[in-house]
Amino acid sequence: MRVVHVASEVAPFAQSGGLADVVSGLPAAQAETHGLEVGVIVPLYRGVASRLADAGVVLDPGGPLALQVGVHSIKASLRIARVGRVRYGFVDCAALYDRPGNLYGPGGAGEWHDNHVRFGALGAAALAGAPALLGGSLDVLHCHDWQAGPAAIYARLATKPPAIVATIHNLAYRGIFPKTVMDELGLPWSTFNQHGIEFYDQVSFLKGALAAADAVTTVSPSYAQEILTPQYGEALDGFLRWDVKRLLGIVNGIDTRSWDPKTDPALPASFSRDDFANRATCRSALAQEHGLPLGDDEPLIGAIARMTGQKGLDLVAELAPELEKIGARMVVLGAGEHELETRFTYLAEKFSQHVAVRIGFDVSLARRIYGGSDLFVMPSRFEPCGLGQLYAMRYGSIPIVHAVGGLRDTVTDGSTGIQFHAPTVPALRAAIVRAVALFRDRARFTKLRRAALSRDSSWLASALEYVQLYRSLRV
Ligand code: NHF
Repeated sequence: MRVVHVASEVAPFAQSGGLADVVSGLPAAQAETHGLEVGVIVPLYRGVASRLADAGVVLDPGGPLALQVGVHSIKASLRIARVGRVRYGFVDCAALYDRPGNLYGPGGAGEWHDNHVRFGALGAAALAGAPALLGGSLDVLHCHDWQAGPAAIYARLATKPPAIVATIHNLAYRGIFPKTVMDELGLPWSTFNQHGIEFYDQVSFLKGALAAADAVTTVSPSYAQEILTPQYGEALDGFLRWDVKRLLGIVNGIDTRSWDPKTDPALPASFSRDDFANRATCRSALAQEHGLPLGDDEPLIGAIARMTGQKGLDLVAELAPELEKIGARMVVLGAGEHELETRFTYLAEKFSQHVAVRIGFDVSLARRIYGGSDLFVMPSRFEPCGLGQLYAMRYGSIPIVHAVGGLRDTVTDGSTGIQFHAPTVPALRAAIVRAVALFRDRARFTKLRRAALSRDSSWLASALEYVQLYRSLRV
């Protein structure tokens, strides 16, 4: 079976969030353990080629792509790399992707004015390049998030389309553009209606993809239910209820080879679920690195997240002044909204003995936080799956999570972590107080830690679920 994943990010070459981890981990598991022919098609952004070279990955020429994307004639080419058993097709088009800033805009939350063309071209390139990448016609086109929407929409127009799967990693990002892009990108007006790409008289690339797909998945069973309600449905719940016939939630896995405390070079000491005495070294090194004095009965709490309303770090900020009273210390890593970044920087200055903050995206520090913290807090208001809690458990840090979406599905209260039931300061405070008491009960906490370290978060089971879905779609 030949499968191509289309996405705007893939770790570790082009990453702004968890999507990139999934787009590298899932295809690898499908190719390695299920024997599929798997490709991944992503843009060749600025810096990707040198990151590939640093990783020792060879980038071969894969032939020119003359793309007609609506009114735009675009000259691009495919560059092919092999990563393990997966073939990567990077779409090389300097005019669209070789730019400064981040993947989606010049910086901060700003977006490029031509993102519809950038991701329209990605879709056209994916369809044109897939056969060359995999050496034959496609059986399954798997599109991730709104940026891969045009791929699904264009594929649906083909005389013999492959099976199309669309995965929602976060419904809050719907890829909305003015309806002028219909003609500009050559999208068929027949789809501009409430059952198709139209969204309040505009265009939603994500909605277009969901309408074009044979099956829609999202990244946890609970989120698959939640998005059918007005509370979490981002004004698409009605459409999801009525127009999407096959919707299922498959929980994300993580790459347990790269994320292994036994071999992780980012950690100052290695440990495993069978022997985690060395974890104490990681803990004191983390506290020291951040200038936090740390007593034996004070847990070190980690928090790593994009600083956006979704992730609920504002609730964590509210509690920072109380940490001394609660008897815990905290390390926060993240970047995002300016207001939240400033607030955390202020808190770290004012409560420097209890709160340390690093603004940024730093995978190596993230690994040290997972491996050195005792508790890991995720108060997300909604969470499609969440990967932080999976990394935390894998590294023996006990997650404290708002029981929503994938957090609810992956953390078992009292066994591998702690759940709380409202994204509010009192509920979070109560959960942290409960966790601190647990931490001081050595025997119980060790049992919890062992259970967290033993949880199987690998891609094995979930990759199989996707493969079964593909099989069920093949004609
Ligand atoms: O895990 C990858 C990630 C999810 O919950 C996460 C999110 C974005 O919000 O599927 O995508």
